[in-house]
Amino acid sequence: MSTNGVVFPPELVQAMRQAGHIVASTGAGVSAESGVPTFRDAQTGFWAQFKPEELATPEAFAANPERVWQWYAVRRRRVREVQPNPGHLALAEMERRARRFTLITQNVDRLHQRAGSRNVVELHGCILSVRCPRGHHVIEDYQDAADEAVPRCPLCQAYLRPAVVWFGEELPAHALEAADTAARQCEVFLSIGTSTLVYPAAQLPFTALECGATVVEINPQPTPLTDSATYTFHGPSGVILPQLLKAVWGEMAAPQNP
Ligand code: BV8
Repeated sequence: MSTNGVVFPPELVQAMRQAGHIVASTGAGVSAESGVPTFRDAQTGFWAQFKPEELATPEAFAANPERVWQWYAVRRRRVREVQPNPGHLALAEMERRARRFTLITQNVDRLHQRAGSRNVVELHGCILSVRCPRGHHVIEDYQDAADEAVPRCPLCQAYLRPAVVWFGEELPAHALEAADTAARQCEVFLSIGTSTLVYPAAQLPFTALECGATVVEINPQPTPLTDSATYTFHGPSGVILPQLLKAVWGEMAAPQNP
């Protein structure tokens, strides 16, 4: 089925209309069209000399808390300046149209929630929150003061840290379990805007395939999933997702879960 651009196979349209449970799993590429750099994008300015995967580690924070704290402060400011894009909005609408819809994200920017998605599984935490490393204290929606020193926990004086999962850290058990269960149960699994390189998130589409789901990849570039996916659409999610939404549910389809 064509909607002024992408041609969606009728079998895919049918599978999504009939699905009891659809899962969408997103990576940094979904936020790229909002202006949030992906981990693959070259960093700019002062940060160009660092690799994200080297800064997003407990070791980097222990070695230079001010530098890592500043990197997150710059990213928090950026995330608050941008808006959800049509890809985020289409996923929020799919949640309203599908019988059951689970959105799993590796992203820490909360743009899915700002777009209206409600059932969101955040595998890697949220950049807008900070916490005591010993669990004494959490500040949701942290407001950075200009050029502040790294704040300390009021109870134990340890440096507060971003409430994200760093490389080498375990994912929240409840989030990983919910994501794995959804991948095993769903009829359709959409893998969107992810390089499919970071584990254990990267395992999810393969788990869905093993359990018989129709797996759809949306990404301008090939990834380790591309050869295994049932369908691959090479293009930006902000363009493809609204067209997929329209092809499956149209403009006038009555919501299935009001
Ligand atoms: C863990 C929060 C275990 C922080 C992040 C060797 C093999 C397998 C695994 C490992 C290994 N060595 C080490 C590991 C484990 C490691 C890992 O997977 N490393 C990789 C690099 C090999 N994983 C971990 O450490 C995880 N923890 O395994 O713990 C453990 C067990 C017991 C005890 C202790 C530990 C933790 C991983 C989480 C790290 N935190 N984020 C922060 O944000 O600062 S990861 C971070 O990077 C993101 O959250 C995201 O997950 C990842 C980047 O990946 P993507 O989202 O895919 O983004 P990326 O930039 O890579 O790609 C963007 C894609 O978008 C591209 O494909 C591009 O083509 C596409 N795109 C661009 N524009 C668009 C688009 N798509 C659509 N539309 C567009 N417009």
